[in-house]
Amino acid sequence: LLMMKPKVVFVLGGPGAGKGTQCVKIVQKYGYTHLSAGDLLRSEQSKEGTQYGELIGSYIKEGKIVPVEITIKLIKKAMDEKMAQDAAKNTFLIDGFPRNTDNLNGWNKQMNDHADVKFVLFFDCSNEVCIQRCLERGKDSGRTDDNVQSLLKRIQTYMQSTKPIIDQYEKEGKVRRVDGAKSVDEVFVDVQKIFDSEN
Ligand code: UP5
Ligand code: MG
Repeated sequence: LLMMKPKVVFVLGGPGAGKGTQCVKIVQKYGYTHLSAGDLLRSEQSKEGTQYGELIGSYIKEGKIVPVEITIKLIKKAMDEKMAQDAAKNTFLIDGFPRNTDNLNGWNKQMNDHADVKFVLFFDCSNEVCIQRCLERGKDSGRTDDNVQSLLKRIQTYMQSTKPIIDQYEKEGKVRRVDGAKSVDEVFVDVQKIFDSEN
């Protein structure tokens, strides 16, 4: 059985930059499948009898990046399940990954032969706006990391570990940058320009 190699867009940006919000809109208009690495980890964490539950929970609360073996296993499983349902569903938004060198190396080692990364969609947003949005959401999100203490750690991890990955992709000409500080609809106007010219 010959399967089309899946096409992947990585979606990156600071905590609260709007990755998830915009991915929902991209799915509606362009029919991609949205896989949020953070959502996959949170759902794995809440499963009964998983060996990784505690580890994932503590990493997320501390704003630290979970070892790539765990994350890739979840991403790959979700991709395989989707394509098994419908082989034509082979375009994916991978949201919130890769976040550090460990993530990038793990992807290159395990996934380079199995998926094509088309580009990196980067939501550029100041730390202040990011923190404010997550604190606001924290009033009812139930997320263990939407509090000031965790947010400062998430921002630090983003600056130290994730930004350099975006910079590296930028040098390869793979980054499509969007100003993430504008309103949701304004941001999506810019996002559509990118997807319309890529497709
Ligand atoms: N909002 C969105 N867009 C707005 C706009 N333009 N104007 C005004 N408000 C806007 O948005 C956040 C909030 O802002 C919402 O209330 C929204 O309504 C509003 P959202 O779209 O959810 O932003 P997003 O960028 O998705 O923020 P999120 O908090 O999900 O980003 P993170 O990257 O911090 O979280 P993620 O879930 O990806 O990861 C969480 C943790 O999981 C990480 O810290 C890490 O510990 C772990 N993780 C890994 O270890 N490995 C991975 O590969 C992935 C995650
Ligand atoms: Mg998100």
